Amino acid sequence: MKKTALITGASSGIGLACAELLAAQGYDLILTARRQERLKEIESKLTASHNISVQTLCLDVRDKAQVNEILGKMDAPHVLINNAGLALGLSHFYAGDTDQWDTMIDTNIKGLLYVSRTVAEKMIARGTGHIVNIGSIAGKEVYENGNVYCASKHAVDALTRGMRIELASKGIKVTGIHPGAVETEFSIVRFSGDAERAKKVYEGFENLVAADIADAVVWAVTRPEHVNINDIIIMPKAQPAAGVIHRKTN
Ligand code: NDP
Ligand code: 8X3
Repeated sequence: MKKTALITGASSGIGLACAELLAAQGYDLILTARRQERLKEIESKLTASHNISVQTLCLDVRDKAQVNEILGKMDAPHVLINNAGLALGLSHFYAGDTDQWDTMIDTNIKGLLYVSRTVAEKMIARGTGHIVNIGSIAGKEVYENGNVYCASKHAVDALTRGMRIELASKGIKVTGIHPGAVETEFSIVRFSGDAERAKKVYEGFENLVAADIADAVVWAVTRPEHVNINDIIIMPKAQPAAGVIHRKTN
């Protein structure tokens, strides 16, 4: 049977890599993000290279009314990948920018909840489905200056575990995938567009790439129906813990 995957934050990084690998597996895709022009380019590329259908939706996960309106009209996807998220800034909490806190909490926690609430209702009606939440090593551990981002990803971890308990009896699987440092647009966003500073985050060690995470997502969603992959933590070899990276110096 043809399966459909809905991916939030599919315009770059891990979400885009998930779209590419799931397309190769023959999944029909519903790709969402705010940057619609990027999604349209991805749609053209994927439909040209794979025999799948791709629907793109301009969606800000923070906008509860928009989420309800747009996703509320759709059939249940077989797979939901809650990937949209971001970190903003790196500073001690007592010097933190409260607008950045609001954006992280609204996107990483509340956005994930709004999307999951709407989609889960449809999956429950169908009696099957799989929700994959992209958490972070920052949701398992904390590091200095990570405070609110870490808290938001700890919330994702708690919600993942809670969803699993509440959805098992409805036939729905729930998986948490928690990456360490992956070179995407993540650090460019974190440092407000400062690409030079972002580049330095990945210097001197071999970071993960988005396809490493998408590979785990595809593996998790293609296990037999009776198997649920609860939790995966994926780290670069050189990053043994959150905030600890062994860099080679010349
Ligand atoms: P990117 O910045 O490359 O991608 C983030 C994606 O999220 C974009 O597609 C962006 O799309 C989307 N997004 C951000 N805000 C919103 C919003 N309000 N509504 C809808 N979409 C939104 O970073 P990554 O691919 O690295 O990040 C993906 C996920 O992985 C995040 O949840 C991040 O926390 C997590 N993660 C990343 C790690 C890393 O080291 N890179 C490590 C661990 C976890 P658009 O701007 O078009 O809306
Ligand atoms: C991103 C992982 O360790 O760079 O979620 O904050 S980290």
